[in-house]
Amino acid sequence: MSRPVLLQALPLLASLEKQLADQYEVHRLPTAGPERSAFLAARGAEFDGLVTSAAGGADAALMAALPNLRIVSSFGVGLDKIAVQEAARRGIPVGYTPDVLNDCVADLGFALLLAVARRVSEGDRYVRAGRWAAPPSSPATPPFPLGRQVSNARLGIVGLGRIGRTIARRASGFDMEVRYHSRRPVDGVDWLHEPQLLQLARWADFLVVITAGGAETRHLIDAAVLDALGPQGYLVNVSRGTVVDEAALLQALQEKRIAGAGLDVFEREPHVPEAFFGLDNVVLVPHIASSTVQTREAMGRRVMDNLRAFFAGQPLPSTAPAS
Ligand code: NAP
Ligand code: 8YV
Repeated sequence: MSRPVLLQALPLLASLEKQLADQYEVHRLPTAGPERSAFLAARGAEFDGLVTSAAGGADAALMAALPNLRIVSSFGVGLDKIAVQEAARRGIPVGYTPDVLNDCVADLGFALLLAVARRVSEGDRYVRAGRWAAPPSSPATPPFPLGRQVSNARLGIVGLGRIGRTIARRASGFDMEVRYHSRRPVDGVDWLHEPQLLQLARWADFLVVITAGGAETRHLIDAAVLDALGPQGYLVNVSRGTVVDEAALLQALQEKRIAGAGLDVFEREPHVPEAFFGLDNVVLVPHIASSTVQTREAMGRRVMDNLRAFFAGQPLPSTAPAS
């Protein structure tokens, strides 16, 4: 029997690529430009399935070029780059990888929070530059500045979904008081729901952003929210770069209108405005919240499980909501 034919939209984890190639007929989508358009025009009708990622996505134009598409399986939980409504309109299920990455994304949220509050990256630069060992009287070596205590501080979480709740649980180990903002209160949790984001920002010492991305949350964290967080407050973003007004954040950091920020995600990845690079009050990492061997392997398994279930005529273990 012939194997289902899959289109792979972008490079994926090596072990996942191997499993895909073992079980399906897999073709790679050319990266961009005329070669890609010509490929889709000539061969778009051949594909039963599309394998992509949260970063690569699948927009309506790509789906339109695949008239016989029956399933999308995405490596990642974010749906902001996937035309889920268009898929639903065509009756195409979208598989994704929720839950298996909650722990690692929550861990990185805390890593960034601790790093910026306790000046970990700044301290690392200080030691590597030989400034710790330099003579204390030298103007090049002012004493290393004090950090901000994390234990017992107030943690505001923006978006108390699967990952937000995992972050909130981490906070109990630091004896932090937790409150959250989302459009609706979450049933069955003890943390206080704050319907006004500005109120949460005013109250919080640390504001961790972990909402969904997309048009509805674009620039939810704007200059007003940053000013409510204030000069003693820290922002951590592990959701999507689009949720934070990056220009407003940069200005707030430069003017010290907030104390600091820890950022995993950016508005125009992989491009990060160079003006961030000279600031000591920000910790920058390249969208690595789910990047551990264990979590990426688990995400790969879920991609395979979703495909396997679909081609066996069964419900997907993880079907993305259509809106
Ligand atoms: P989830 O369970 O669907 O949670 C999303 C949360 O966002 C919900 O609490 C939702 O609550 C809230 N939300 C949505 N729109 C909002 C709005 N306009 N204002 C306030 N809150 C809003 O998703 P998850 O699995 O926790 O993942 C969350 C996001 O994290 C993903 O969508 C993805 O973009 C990001 N992520 C990033 C990485 C990384 O590598 N940095 C890794 C994984 C995931 P309401 O609907 O009640 O508002
Ligand atoms: C990954 C993510 O970086 O799951 C998401 O939404 O942002 C991250 O886990 C992404 O899936 C890789 O494409």
